[in-house]
Amino acid sequence: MKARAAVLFEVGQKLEIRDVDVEPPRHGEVLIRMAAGGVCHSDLHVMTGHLVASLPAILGHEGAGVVAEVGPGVTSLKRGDHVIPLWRLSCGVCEYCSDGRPALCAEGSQIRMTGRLLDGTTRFSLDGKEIKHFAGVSSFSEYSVVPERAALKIPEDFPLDRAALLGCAVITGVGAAVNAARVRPGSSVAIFGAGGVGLNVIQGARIAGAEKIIAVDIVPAKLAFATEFGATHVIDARGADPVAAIRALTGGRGVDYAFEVIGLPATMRQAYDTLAKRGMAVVVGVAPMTAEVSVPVMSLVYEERVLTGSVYGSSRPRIDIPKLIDLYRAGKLRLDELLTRRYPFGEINEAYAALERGEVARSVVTF
Ligand code: COD
Ligand code: ZN
Repeated sequence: MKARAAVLFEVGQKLEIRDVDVEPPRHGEVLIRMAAGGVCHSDLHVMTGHLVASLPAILGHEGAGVVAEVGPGVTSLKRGDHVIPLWRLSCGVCEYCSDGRPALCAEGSQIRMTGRLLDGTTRFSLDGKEIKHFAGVSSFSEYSVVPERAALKIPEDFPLDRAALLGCAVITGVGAAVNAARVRPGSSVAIFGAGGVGLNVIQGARIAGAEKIIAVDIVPAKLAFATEFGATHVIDARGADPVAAIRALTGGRGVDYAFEVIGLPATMRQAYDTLAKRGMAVVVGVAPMTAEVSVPVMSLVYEERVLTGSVYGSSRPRIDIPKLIDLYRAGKLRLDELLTRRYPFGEINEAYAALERGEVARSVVTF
């Protein structure tokens, strides 16, 4: 079948909307008719070359849709089911899956690095040439094929545009706060980068009961969103040294948890520098392959600070996403406020331009 899809042919180019060929799902795979695709900065990082991906590829790793067809051997899903594709595939039986860390499963990195499904082939092609699957999801396509294990069924009365956000921004951000850092009630938190993912770290910290939530950004509109999502203090890093400002706001002590949600070594170091003794800095953003962060050994040892990272919210999506749905329904998780713009699929490059200009909290393209 044919599907309209946004293809990245080369780094530095814009996405091109093409009619690609989509093969039917093979054994253990499902075909999803995508309803919405989330506009995340990680895809933009691939377009600019900040992150590496196998190209040409159909981008998009955040989405939600309806199962249109199931391949042979599929038992857990049927046509018509509403699903969120999970961008970190997991096998369910390895050491990490068994330990409740599916995002660390080798299958996830295999699909992410090769751009091919598990049998080493792709279901997308254009003029007979293979087109890669980005992160095993490729939500910027009307139709996409994913492994059955990478599709999470959700209730049919849950709005699909907001469901899309759960698949990356929300689980990555909220999970960094509640799973990776395990933010404690009454604690102090600093968040560097109040974008689509950072706002979810903020609301995760709020839900976990943090008392002081300090957001740092360089765009005033993002700081206004941060307040709406639960930040108790905001710092515009263009006008102030955020490290000094956070120390001042905590009486010189520093914060219990700091999160870097931008993807720059300099802000990763800033996050570490704001920590109190025994504080933990969690890096969510990714810098180019060769980038490094150094920290003073003295503070690691004599202050017992921790520097760590978090992928996919260090989550167990099949347990955590249903909980996020419940939190939304209970009025505690802000998804309506997060989804500040919806673009028709054909305007996807404009959606990315608006993200670059810092205009949106999170946007989706709809099909
Ligand atoms: N100081 C403070 N804030 C800054 C600075 C700075 N020097 N530079 C940029 N910012 C702010 C921007 O104004 C913006 O508000 C925010 O940082 C970034 O937000 P968005 O909305 O552009 O980006 P997100 O939230 O969609 O994505 C952030 C990530 C950190 C996840 C992304 O950039 C990234 O590094 N992705 C790679 C990691 C990965 O693959 N994650 C899983 C999939 S998301
Ligand atoms: Zn993302």
